[in-house]
Amino acid sequence: MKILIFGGDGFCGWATALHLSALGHDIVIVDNLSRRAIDVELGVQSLTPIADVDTRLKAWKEVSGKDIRFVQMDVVEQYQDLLGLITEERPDAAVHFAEQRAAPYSMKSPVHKRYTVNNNLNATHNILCAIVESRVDVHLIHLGTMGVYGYGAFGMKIPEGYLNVQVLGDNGEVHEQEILYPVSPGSIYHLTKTQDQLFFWFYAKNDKVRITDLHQGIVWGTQTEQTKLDEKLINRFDYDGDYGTVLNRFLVQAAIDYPLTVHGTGGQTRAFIHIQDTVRCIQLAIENPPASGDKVQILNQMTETHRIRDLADMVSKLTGASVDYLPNPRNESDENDLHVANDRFLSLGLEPTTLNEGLLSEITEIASKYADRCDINRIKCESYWNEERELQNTRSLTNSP
Ligand code: NAD
Ligand code: USQ
Repeated sequence: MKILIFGGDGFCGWATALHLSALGHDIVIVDNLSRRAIDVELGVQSLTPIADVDTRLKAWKEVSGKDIRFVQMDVVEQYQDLLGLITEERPDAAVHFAEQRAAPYSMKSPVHKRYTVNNNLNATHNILCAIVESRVDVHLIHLGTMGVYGYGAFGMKIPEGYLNVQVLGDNGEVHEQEILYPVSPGSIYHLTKTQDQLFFWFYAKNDKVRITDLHQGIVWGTQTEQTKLDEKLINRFDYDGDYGTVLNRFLVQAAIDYPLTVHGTGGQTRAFIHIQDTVRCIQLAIENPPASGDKVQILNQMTETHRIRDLADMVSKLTGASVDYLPNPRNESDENDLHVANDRFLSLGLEPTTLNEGLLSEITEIASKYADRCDINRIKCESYWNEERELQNTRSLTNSP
């Protein structure tokens, strides 16, 4: 198949582009390199030494013999170019990663909130609008988030996107309805993903666009079979207070003897998936498209759930790291249970990589190996969800000995 990868220079996108290219698909990466620009804005760099795009693509050609093309394009600002690209390339599928994906970054300031809303909503809408205008029958696969559901449930497993409800009619009669699972976003970033869902709902209904929305958990790990083949192909690893996700942060903190930064009681339960499973899920989604006219196909892309303090204990046992319980900069529940249905991917043949198998190699092969590239001043989370959270943090600093 010919496949466009929007956001293909990012953490999930790069690994996906290589995986799909290795399978023999014709890949075009489309990216505006905004993620690299945000590194410069924040004064931080990936823990792993990522090569520039040209070097990456040349290295891939050398190790695999395969070409991946790169188009530098902002899908928000360059609608006509986007339309031209889809019309000329006539892709069978497009994978959409091209959004600002960090919750703390989205909550840093009004500028960051507005950028995240503008970028994410317009990226998604432009891609959908251009697919319809081009008249090309593209299967669009979008990377959504578990966070659209919030992280609680009503004593049930969170289903894959939809909920069957009964509505009482005016005369007391009962109507069965299938609705999108009620959303409960916890940050401006997560809010944009809940809004994306409505764009998909509308375009699937109105224009019969074939859409798969993958509600993904927190991705951990760094390397995949392909990114390991040459150091020039190495994948990004974020550890800073804005972009670093929790488990990857704990791994690097352990490697540099920094107490693990658990927010609050660490009672938050979240869903996780290894990057190797991410790329495999996207392959499975591409191979199993919905039909034209179907409702949006929604799959939960996660393999296990863990409480944050249990993750900290696990990393501490493996490395001897100490654990610090900090005032939570986020406005989120201190404790929650989380049960998630992921039957669709398992039935399609996904064989999950578990934390037990992967953690140790991640510590030795990545976190410890590149620990000297870590800037200790960039570890603290300094994005507060509201004034109350900021005050709590300042008070705790003033009271600390
Ligand atoms: P990333 O920031 O590493 O990659 C996103 C890429 O999109 C970057 O290369 C960026 O330059 C590009 N991009 C952003 N806006 C663009 C625009 N307007 N035009 C063109 N390119 C643009 O993020 P990631 O971790 O790879 O996440 C990819 C997707 O997966 C995101 O949509 C995110 O919401 C979702 N997701 C990520 C995780 C995770 O743990 N990393 C978990 C669940 C869902
Ligand atoms: N946390 C800590 N200590 C830290 C960092 C985070 O305790 O040093 C806690 C947070 O307070 C939160 C949890 O860990 O309760 C997860 O935080 P995270 O930064 O690892 O993940 P999150 O902000 O939810 O976002 C990440 C990705 C996002 C994706 C989402 C999937 O950045 O793109 O959508 O995971 S999910 O969480 O399932 O919604």
